[in-house]
Amino acid sequence: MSIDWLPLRDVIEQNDRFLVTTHVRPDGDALGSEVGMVGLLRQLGKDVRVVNGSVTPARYDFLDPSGVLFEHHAAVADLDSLREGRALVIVDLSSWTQLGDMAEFVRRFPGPRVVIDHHLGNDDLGAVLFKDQTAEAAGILVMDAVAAVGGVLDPWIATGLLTAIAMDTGWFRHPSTRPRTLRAAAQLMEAGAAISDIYRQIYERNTLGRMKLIGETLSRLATTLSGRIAYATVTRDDLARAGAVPSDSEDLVDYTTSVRGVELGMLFIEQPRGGVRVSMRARTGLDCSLLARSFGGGGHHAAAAASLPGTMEETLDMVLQAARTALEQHAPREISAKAPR
Ligand SMILES: [Mn+2]
Repeated sequence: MSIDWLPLRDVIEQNDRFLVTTHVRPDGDALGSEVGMVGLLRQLGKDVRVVNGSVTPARYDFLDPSGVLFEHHAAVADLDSLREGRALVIVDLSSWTQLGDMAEFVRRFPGPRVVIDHHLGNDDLGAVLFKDQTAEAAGILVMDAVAAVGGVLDPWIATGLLTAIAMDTGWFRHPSTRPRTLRAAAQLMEAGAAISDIYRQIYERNTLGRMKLIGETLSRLATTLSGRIAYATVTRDDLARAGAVPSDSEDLVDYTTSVRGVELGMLFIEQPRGGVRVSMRARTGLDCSLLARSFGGGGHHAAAAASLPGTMEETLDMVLQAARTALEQHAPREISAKAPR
């Protein structure tokens, strides 16, 4: 990592009050990175609020034991006044669309802003960028920032950052995992992060609704292009029938690539406010962020997403067609023990 953190140190020195935010449908990396930044800023005596464009999924409530840290913008009575006299820290995103309902707030934010991120693509958010697209998680960048700015990894920060890194690497399974990832995890454990507790909090407190949704989704898993593409759909009716909530579909897409021979897995999720979100996972070197970007989305080589305005049927047709074309042009790279990233 070769990020120059001096400009971040300057922003921190020059401001006493901060607002931290992240992307809509926040995941473990988004929320864990926020915890890391909040912990760092509070150590330095700063006043910090966290306001997000989405409510926090229940599986992450262990990151916010008091239940008052992660605020949903719609529930913040003094949102307008939060623009005054603060600096803005945006973690784990580099695109306006990923800010969701917070985009307008950010556009009209008068103070200094910084972005700490690892996504491909670069919308101009008018921010000082601390960015490394090769990083396995935003959390590992925040960990670097904590050290660079003179913070200390306390147990809460370490819990947030280990959550961030574990979730974005699929618990150290994705090819983005490298020796330094495990060294970072070890350091975070030494600082007080209880890795087994974190896993249990996230994966062993499922609701019955989520489990039924997983079953429903898997029962409709299909393949196309001679088994090179696997996909499944989640409709609003499915959610209602299973007794699940929208955030219960987080990381369901990972099941699609667990089928032998699949190079591209996709999950199509009908959105509460209309339209369909497509999550993609690529194997064998295919860059699915290009496919996502052709539909206005983005992400990483191996994990990306896009939101489309049409019906489920239209979206399936259009995206599957584009995916087949993309894969037909892609010669799969042999998976070897030393596959470079
Ligand atoms: Mn991330």
